Amino acid sequence: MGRKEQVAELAQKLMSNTENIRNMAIIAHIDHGKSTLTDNLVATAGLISKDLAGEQRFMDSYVLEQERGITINSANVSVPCEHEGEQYLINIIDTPGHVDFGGDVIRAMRAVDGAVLVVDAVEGVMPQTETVLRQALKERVKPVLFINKVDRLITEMNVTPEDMQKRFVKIVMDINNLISQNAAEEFRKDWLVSIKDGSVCFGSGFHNWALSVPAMAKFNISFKDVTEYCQNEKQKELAEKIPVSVVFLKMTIDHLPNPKVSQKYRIPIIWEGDLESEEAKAMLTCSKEEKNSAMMVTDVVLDKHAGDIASGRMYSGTIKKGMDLYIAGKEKPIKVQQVGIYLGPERIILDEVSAGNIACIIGMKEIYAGQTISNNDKFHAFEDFMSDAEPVMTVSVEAKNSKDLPKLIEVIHNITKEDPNIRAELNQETGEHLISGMGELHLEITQYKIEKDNNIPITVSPPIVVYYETVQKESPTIEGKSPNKHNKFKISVEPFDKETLAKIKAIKFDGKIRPNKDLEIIEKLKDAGFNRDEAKSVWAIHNNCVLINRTKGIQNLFETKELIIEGFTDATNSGPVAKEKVNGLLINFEDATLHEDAIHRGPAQVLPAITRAIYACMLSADYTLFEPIQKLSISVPQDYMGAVSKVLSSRRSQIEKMDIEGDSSIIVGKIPVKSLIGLSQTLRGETQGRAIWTAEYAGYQKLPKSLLAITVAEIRERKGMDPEPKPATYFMD
Ligand SMILES: Nc1nc2c(ncn2[C@@H]2O[C@H](COP(=O)(O)OP(=O)(O)OP(=O)(O)O)[C@@H](O)[C@H]2O)c(=O)[nH]1
Ligand SMILES: [Mg+2]
Repeated sequence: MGRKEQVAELAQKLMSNTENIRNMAIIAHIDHGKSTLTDNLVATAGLISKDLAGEQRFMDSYVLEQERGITINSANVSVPCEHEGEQYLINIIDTPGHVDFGGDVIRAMRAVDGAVLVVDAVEGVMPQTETVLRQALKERVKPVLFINKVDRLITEMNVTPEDMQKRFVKIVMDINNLISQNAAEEFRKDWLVSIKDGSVCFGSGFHNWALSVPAMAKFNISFKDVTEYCQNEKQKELAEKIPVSVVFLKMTIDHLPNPKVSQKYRIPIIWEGDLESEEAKAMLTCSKEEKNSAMMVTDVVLDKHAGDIASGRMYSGTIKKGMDLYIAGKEKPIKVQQVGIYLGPERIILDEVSAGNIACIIGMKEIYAGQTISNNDKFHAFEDFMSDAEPVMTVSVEAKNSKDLPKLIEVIHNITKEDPNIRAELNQETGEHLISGMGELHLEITQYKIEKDNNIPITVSPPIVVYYETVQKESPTIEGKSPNKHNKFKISVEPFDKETLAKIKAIKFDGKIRPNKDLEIIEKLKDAGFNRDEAKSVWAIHNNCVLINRTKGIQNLFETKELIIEGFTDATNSGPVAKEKVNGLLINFEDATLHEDAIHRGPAQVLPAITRAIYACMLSADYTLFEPIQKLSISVPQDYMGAVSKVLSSRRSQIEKMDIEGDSSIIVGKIPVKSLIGLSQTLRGETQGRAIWTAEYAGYQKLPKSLLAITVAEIRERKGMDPEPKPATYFMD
């Protein structure tokens, strides 16, 4: 039997012993050594040779990852291990550190129970360290700390043991501050990490050794000894004495919860169904009973031969080949073709996969990250987790050769399936694809996937920003007439106040509301401030715009309802100001006159009447644009502080906080996404590459009035329209 088969057999056996499973993500600021550390742990299981580990970067298997030396995609690996005479199954997700791939970190959090926060001993706590730790705590994922690259402190920087300890204490304090600020109340104390109890270890993922206070006693080795080994170029021997895998395993097995423990406090947060139900109990206890199988998909990979492969966290049950499973929200079940686990780039097929593990299911057609799979067609879906990672930077992409268009459409569809942080939209008028991602690097990589992985030559526009249109006051009631003048619709629009809008967003619903079926949505509308009758009269929600029917006793209205909703959807997809999406409006449908003959009130009559009325209303109600903004956090040596402030103030940032930490300054603020374009390069130039920054989605904000006209003109011209929007009267005829 080959090594891989042995691992498979062992993993299959260990999978059902829930107490001895640990699911963890390796998280850190970029380049702090996550993949190198993971490689070395994988080497322990013999999946790659020990000599190659750390250099081959097994976890970074994609060509671009190898070429650029960064992680782009999260990778899972299941490692069977032995620890103090017992066998464990460790499921590890190596996450990317670059800010553009923050969505991957958020998704990984849903699959794990614990996180190993890696901090580079030389650089210390960096902006992205804080971001990923916050993301873990938000999902109730318990952290432990691995202080990495300690070898560099000794061999390159000649730091004395005393100074080294001071550094470690400082890192631990910084991390604990973050934990006590961001963890849920009940964990604020228990989850603090401590050098003494072994929830912190320090070592070298690269040279394969690590140490913690409990390990010092066990291996009878002191900190001074470690320093001597390093100074005398004996790190190989050190690695045999205190192997990173042993120390790492002890820390994670002792301090991270097993799935049974963590699901008890996590299920109530990530699943809003009835906690008294049978399926809830199965998840709360991590039951392996086949009839209550539930999995949340956190990653999708397309395989040329096997089709869509969904991987994610199994919260309950056991899934086998041949079972019929439902994707929540879909009516027809799908037959499971195969099940398995991942070993980095390789997939291993197993007989079955069970609760408490990270597993993959093969054969689910058209599946997306974030979806719920279960064997119950009424299963309540898991909470959505992507709202903190909205793609905000966009490029337009066109095939150089028109014959490639069908292939381009397919490739883009597949890319969005594999990477849920990429959104794509085809502009029917111009034939160009708008592809939105998290940042410039993210878009560059997507471009590479299209051009190099799939051989489609494309032209790509410079990055553009996606705005949304809205209004600032209530409009008058305006009558929209159909082209044949036989149908009239009276409509008015008004903006939601901030609070109501937040509640509408929280409903997370988009589409038509079925009066007798979507009772839950109707309830939520009541919570958002609609009275009972109003809530029941809401016909549809789209882009956080609400269409409400306020008419009474109109003949044939029911037959026209679908078309009115369609007109509303069209108008809110492409507004009158600059053909951007419309967001956050209440659209009152107040009255209508309809032709009695259905032939005279078809789509060609009703659709333009509705969109034109909505457009005229918006243009008479003090319209404006909202722009996406990001929270920005920059760490820079103090000498460059002035230069950075200057760059930021020239780019419309609001600085919220400036702290001094040792020799560096930390600047936290908000910046429009528009100003992020090219920021990387400018900062690098102004600080000789010394500024380290991270940006995170922070919602939308009103564009300053002084920039409205010029921005509108810019977007309109890009889209081939006159610079100025039409007046309201244009849509009133
Ligand atoms: N000296 C030293 N170098 C290390 C150590 N760990 C990692 N490195 C080096 O640091 C660089 C980054 O390592 P990676 O493992 O790719 O870092 P990462 O955190 O996975 O990076 P991203 O996934 O892109 O965020 C590589 O050049 C490694 O060889 C260590 O313990 N000591
Ligand atoms: Mg990596």
